[in-house]
Amino acid sequence: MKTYGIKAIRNVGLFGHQGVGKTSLAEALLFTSGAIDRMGRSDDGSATTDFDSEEQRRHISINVALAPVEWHDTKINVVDVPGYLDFQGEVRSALSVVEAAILVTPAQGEPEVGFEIAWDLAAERNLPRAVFVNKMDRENADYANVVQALRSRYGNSIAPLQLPIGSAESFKGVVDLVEMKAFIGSGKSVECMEIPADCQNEAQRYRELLIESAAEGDDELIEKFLNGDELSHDEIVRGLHAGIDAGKVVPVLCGSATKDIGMTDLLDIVVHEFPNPTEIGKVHGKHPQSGAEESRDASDSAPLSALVFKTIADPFLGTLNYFRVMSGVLKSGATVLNATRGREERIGQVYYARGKNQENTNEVHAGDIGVTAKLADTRTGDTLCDPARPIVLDTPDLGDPIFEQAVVAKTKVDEDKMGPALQRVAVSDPAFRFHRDPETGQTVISGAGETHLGIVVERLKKFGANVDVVERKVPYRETVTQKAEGQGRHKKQTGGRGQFGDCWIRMEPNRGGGFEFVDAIVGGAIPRQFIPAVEKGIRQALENGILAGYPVVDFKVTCYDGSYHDVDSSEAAFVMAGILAFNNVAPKAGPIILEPIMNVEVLIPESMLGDVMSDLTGKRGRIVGTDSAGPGKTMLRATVPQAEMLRYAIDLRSITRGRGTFRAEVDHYEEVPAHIAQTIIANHKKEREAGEH
Ligand SMILES: Nc1nc2c(ncn2[C@@H]2O[C@H](COP(=O)(O)OP(=O)(O)O)[C@@H](O)[C@H]2O)c(=O)[nH]1
Ligand SMILES: [Mg+2]
Repeated sequence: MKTYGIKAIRNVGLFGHQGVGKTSLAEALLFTSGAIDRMGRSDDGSATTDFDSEEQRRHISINVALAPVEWHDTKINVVDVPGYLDFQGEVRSALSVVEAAILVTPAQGEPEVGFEIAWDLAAERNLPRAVFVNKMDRENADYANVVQALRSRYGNSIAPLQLPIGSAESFKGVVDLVEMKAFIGSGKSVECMEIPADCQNEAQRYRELLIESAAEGDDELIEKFLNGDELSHDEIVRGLHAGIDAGKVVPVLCGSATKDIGMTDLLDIVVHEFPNPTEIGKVHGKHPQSGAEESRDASDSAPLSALVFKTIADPFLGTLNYFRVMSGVLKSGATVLNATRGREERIGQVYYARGKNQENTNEVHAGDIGVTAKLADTRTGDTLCDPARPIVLDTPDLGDPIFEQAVVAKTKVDEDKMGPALQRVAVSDPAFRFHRDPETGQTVISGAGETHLGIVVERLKKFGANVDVVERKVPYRETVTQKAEGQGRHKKQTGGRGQFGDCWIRMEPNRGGGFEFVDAIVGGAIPRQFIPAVEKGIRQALENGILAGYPVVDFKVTCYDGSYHDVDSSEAAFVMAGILAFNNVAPKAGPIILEPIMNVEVLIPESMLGDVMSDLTGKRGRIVGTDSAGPGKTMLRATVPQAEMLRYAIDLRSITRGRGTFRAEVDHYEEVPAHIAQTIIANHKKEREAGEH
């Protein structure tokens, strides 16, 4: 592939709900442009951009993937972005490396939530957008209906730039409303001709809407338009281009990806109407040390800055880093600074990627996208730059994982491999985290949802770690509610030297004060050197709980009396005495179980507030308040026991059909209601009995 100047590059992402045909569209564009000579299918895993084995097994896209298309001396880097809701991290990283988003939606029905989310994220970034209405060849295709739905949702920025010719089985081409020409036929055998007579009227009508939108992009043009003057072809193109750049005009296009209809005109439009990387303006970031604002010109002559937007760690392919050069040139063999991590990296060979295929190149220029292998310390979200001109590029917030499960290694061998495998998976997947919960002893994995974590488990397997997924345990705790006192006496006579330790303790609540041990021994009832042993015994015993095996917190122990034996007393004997004293006294001190309570913030469409609130109330939640959070959105704040939140990511998605998001973190502990405490105690008993057999 030849090297293109920055103005001859377009970086375009395909976004939208799962199953709308993004991967098929990337395939059709590759085929139409001659980059591939056979069209693969996402249904059987043969599509260029679905090359990961999990993608092929599940028939869904999981990773962003590249499909560079050369068209009329322009290179279009088509980025195929997964639509499944679990992979919103991919959506966010893809948005940071493209100059325009094509939002794909089918001609049947209204755009779904994957479309909405991508739209909102693109709009937040003020990214130029277009809508591609796909599957025009399928039954019930209704272009006008989709346009209407888009207009009622997003207003007059929605501007049809094409009309379909025919519909469902009769669909055969598109009318381009700028050129006022028809493009009929599929693949490369598309003919440009006069608009068929039966489409003329409709085309005229839609063209007027389009011209109005185009005029609004430019002051001079709007004046002309309002005066009733005709806009020339070039003026319309200019106005549209400016409107698209500013996000004020969102052109709507249509076609069929699998029938390969409408592709040539789509490519023409991307080349002529969509912005090139210089039109987005300067590249912004910060100095890694001083934090001062830095910026670079989007040009080859500026110092290098490149954003790594995807890292793939594969046991067979090794580590691959996909990067977008924002400024300067990234050359094979160069030494660059990973400014995010403060490390120098040596670049090996740089490539252009098309799906899993790589093509050598010696340099990747400003505005273009490339791949390199074998970087030691670089991963998604990092900035690579000229060591003499350090910059950390602004990167999108990828959001925090919201769904947790725990994993258990199947065998000892798996256990040894689990740690490194988790590390490897985390390197390539910024939406995935893991940690060991010191309270429950579980290895907790967190991600965007069940599908995401299911894929993580498959990847762990590839790295040699077979694991079972189990529900995350709630880190309950126990405490006491009243004063009690009693003795712990350890006496044993075995053969030679005996063991003797004896202490009296008082136990009382110490809410919020942690565990406290008070030495109130007077007159040497217990020799000085053995008093810490009593404390040690109590500390050991508290780990095993009173009621249900959970650590006991927030209580005070006063050791006020005891006795000893000149020969038989030892540290070990007083540790035992401490344990016995705890086990004797704690049950009398009104023990209760505490549960973690989370502060929860849920962001939802206003209309769903009632449903979300009643669900949370059913989860023993307390509503703290609501705030308006932008047009039509509400932020609901509540406190909810963690035990009820384990599957909230899934519940909220189903209640709000994917439109709600939330954040939750443990805030404090509260007493578990009695009926639930009984269940916890019964479960603990069952587990202990099972463990004894
Ligand atoms: N009839 C028809 N089916 C399509 C079209 N585009 C995609 N499909 C089918 O829709 C399904 C999902 O397509 P895919 O490209 O994987 O969607 P993605 O999830 O958006 O990447 C597959 O079964 C495709 O064959 C189209 O234009 N017409
Ligand atoms: Mg796909």
